[in-house]
Formats: sequence, structure tokens, C-alpha cells
Amino acid sequence: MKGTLYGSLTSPYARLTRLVRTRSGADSSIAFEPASPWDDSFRAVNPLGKVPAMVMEDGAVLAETSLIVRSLMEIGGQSLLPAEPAARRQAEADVALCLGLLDLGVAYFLESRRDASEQSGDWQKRRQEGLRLGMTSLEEAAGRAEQARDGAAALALACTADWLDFRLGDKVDWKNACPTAAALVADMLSVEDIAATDPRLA
Ligand SMILES: N[C@@H](CCC(=O)N[C@@H](CS)C(=O)NCC(=O)O)C(=O)O
Repeated sequence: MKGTLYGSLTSPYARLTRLVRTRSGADSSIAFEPASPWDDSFRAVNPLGKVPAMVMEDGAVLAETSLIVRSLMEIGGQSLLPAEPAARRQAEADVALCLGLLDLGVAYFLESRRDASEQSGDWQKRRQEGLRLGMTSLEEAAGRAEQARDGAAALALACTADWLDFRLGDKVDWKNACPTAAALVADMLSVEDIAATDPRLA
């Protein structure tokens, strides 16, 4: 099954799917096309206006990172998750944790860019609280990901933590809160494909 993966070069969600695309072997079937969610013409691809989105030759539009990750692994034939069910469930939960932290971080970041009079202090506080409390779970996830550095959970952790640095470096001090994650991510960021998808290069 052929298809095209669309994503912006700064999106941490898209970065994860780009890494999974090549690492799972799906790159021979699935092309990658840079796309901006803020470009009106992108609505023809994904009416929701979000990246990443993956469009299949049969017309299916996959517009959610976790779904795209799962489909890429199926298409590529190389799973980046443990085979054992409980370990797989935990790894998927760790990926979901990272995506949830990104949801909070992205919402915080976008709101912080609005005119000050339009920003909601309560919502920003709530998002910050979620990010702060989520750090304990992130550190636990890093302990597991250390043992499976090529896995989807480790990739999600690297994409998430690096994006937090990129966009919210002065707001979310994840490195102090999560020393295991900090050491793991520092190592992972020098791996060739991860370094090549650095959002700062966009
Ligand atoms: N739940 C979505 C979130 C994706 C997402 O929020 N992507 C951002 C870019 S980092 C986006 O497209 N934002 C545009 C918008 O929210 O209108 C997923 O997991 O794929």
C-alpha cells in the first residue's frame, strides 16, 4: 500500500512519524512531503488542518500521530515496539504520554504567542501544571526507554524533550526534573537520523 506522509519540519509529532517511517522500512512505500498546517491549501489534504497526516492510495486519511506510527510499522514490516503484550502496552503508553505532553506544550506555546490581552492565565497555568506533574512519568518512561533506545517510546521521548527545549526551554525545565531522560536524549540527539530532523534546521 502506497501513500504520502505530510508534516512540517518543526512539528515534533511529524518528526516522530518521519523517524518511524524510515526505521520501520516504510519509506519505500510512503513518500514524505513537507507541509505547513497553517497553509490554507493543506486543508485539501487534511481538513482538520493538522500535521502529521498520512494519505493512502485508497483515499484513507490518517490524521493522528499514534495511528500513523502504528500504520507505518505495519506497512514497513518492522515493529519498533516490544513483542510481549504487557511490554508493548507499556511502550505504547509511554508514546502516548509523550504525545500528551506535546499537546500541553503546543497549546501553551501557541497561546503564549497570542496578544497578551487574549491569553488565558488559568489555561496556561493548567497546561504548565500538567507539564510539571508529567515530568515524573517522563522520567519513569526514560528509565524504560534506556533499555530500548531504538524503540518507538525512546524516539517519542527524544522528539518531545527536544521540542520542549526548542520552544519552551525557558518554561519547562525537564532536564533538571528528569536526569535519566536528559542523559538519554543527549545521546539520542547525535544519532544521524534524529540529528537530521532537528527542528532548528527547518
Ligand atoms: N493530536 C494530533 C496533534 C497534532 C498537532 O497538534 N500538530 C500541530 C503541529 S505541531 C498542528 O498541526 N497544529 C495546527 C493546529 O492546531 O491548527 C496528533 O497526535 O497528530
